Amino acid sequence: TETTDPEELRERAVASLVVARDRTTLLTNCVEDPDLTAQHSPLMSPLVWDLAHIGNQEEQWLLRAVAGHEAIRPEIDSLYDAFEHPRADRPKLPLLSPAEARAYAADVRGRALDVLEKAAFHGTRLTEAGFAFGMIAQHEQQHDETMLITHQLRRGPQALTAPDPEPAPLFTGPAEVLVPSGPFTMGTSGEPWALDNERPAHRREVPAFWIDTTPVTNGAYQAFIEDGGYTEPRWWTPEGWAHIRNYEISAPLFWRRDGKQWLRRRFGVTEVVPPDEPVLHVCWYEADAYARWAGRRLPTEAEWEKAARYDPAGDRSMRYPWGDSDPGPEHANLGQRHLRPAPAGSYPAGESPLGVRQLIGDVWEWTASDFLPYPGFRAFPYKEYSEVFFGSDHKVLRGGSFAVDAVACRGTFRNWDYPIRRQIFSGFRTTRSEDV
Ligand code: AVJ
Ligand code: FE
Repeated sequence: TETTDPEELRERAVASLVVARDRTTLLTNCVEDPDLTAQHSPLMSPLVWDLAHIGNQEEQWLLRAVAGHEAIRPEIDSLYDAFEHPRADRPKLPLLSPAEARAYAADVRGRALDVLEKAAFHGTRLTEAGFAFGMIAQHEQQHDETMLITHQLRRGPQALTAPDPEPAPLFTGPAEVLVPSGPFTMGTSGEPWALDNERPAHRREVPAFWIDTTPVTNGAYQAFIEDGGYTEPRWWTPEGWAHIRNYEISAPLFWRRDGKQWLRRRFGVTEVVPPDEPVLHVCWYEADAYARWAGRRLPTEAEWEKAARYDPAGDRSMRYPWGDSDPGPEHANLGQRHLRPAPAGSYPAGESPLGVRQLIGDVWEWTASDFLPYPGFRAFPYKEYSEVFFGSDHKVLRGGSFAVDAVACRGTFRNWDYPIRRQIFSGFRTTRSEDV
C-alpha cells in the first residue's frame, strides 16, 4: 500500500535495489564475456553497456545529486549517456570490460547503500519519500527488461531458464466487459515513486466502452493471419501497410511457419506457438490492424487506465486493478519469474472490479494514444526522462510484461515506443465504443 513512513520507505528502497541487482547479476552472469560485449542486434546495446550504464546512472543520481559526491570516473559519463551514442554504435565505444563494469557497478552500489542509510527522506523533491532511490531501482529494472530483450534476440543456445506459469483452466468468462461512462481520476500525485510522466492526477471524461477481458491470444491472432490479415491493405493504416510490405512482415517477430503450425523461438528454444497465451512481439501497426479486422479498435490510454484502476463501487481510482496492495504472485506475472506470458484468463485474484484480467504483467499492451504530457506536467528530475519523447512519434504501452519488476509497473505507469517496434514484450487487447 502507499506509504509515507520513512523507515518503511527506506526498507523498500533497499529491498528494491537488491532485487534489481540480483536480476542484473543473473542476466549478465549467465553468458560468457564475449556474449556481453557482442552486438546481438543493432536495436540493442551490448549487455555490458547496460551494466555500466546502470552503475553510472546510480552514481549520477544517488552519489552525486543526492549525496554531493565527486565523480568516481568522470571520463566514462559520456560513454554511458544514452543520448550521445545510439544503441547501434555502442559496441564500438571504448567501454569498460565486463570485469571493470561489474566492479564499477558494485563500487557504486556499496556507496549508494551507505548514502541510503543516512539519507533524509524529505526536503527536495529528489529525496522526498526516497524518490531518487525508487527512481534508480526502477531504472535498473527497466534495463533488466531491456537486457532480457537482448537475450531474446541473441542467437545461440539457451542461457536462461525459469519455471512456466501455472497452466490455467480455459477461460470461460465473458469475452468483453462494459466500462460505464463518466469521469475518473487518471495519473497520480500521491504515489511516492511515480515518474514525472504519470503526474499529476487529473480528471478525465471517458464515454462508455467495451474492453476485452483478456489480452488477444496467439490463437486469435493466428485466425487473423489465416484470414489473410497481412495481405489485405484495408486492415492497415497507410504507414502500417507500407511498413509490413517494406520489411516483408507476415507474422509476429520470432514466428516461423512449419506446415500447418506456427513455431517460435523463445530464449534459444524453438517451440510450437501456444494458442491460449497472449500474443507477443507485435508492433503497434499489427495490433491496430488486428483490431480493425476484428471490427474493433485499440483502447485509448485513458480507457486502458480507467479499465485498470476505476472502482465503480467506491467511485475512485485504485493503484492496481485488484486494489491498493502491492503486486503478489497471485495477482500478476511480473519480474521475470517466468520467461513467458501466462495463458489468457490467468490470475483471477488480479482482476479488476469489472472482471478484466491480466491488465498488469504478462505483455505490455499497445494503446491507440501518442505519448503526451498530462495537463500540469513538470519534467523531473531531467527532461530526457520523458519530455524529449513527447509527441506523435511514440505510442503508449501500458500494464507491464512478465519481464518487468513490480517496482516499475503500476496502474499509472506509462511506457512508450515507436509503432514499428516489436522486439519488446508487446501484445494488446481491443475495445469498441458502447454504441458500435
Ligand atoms: C521507458 C522503457 C522507454 O528504455 O528508453 C531507461 C526507460 N529511460 N533509461 C527506455 C529508460 C532511461 C525507457 N522506456
Ligand atoms: Fe537508462
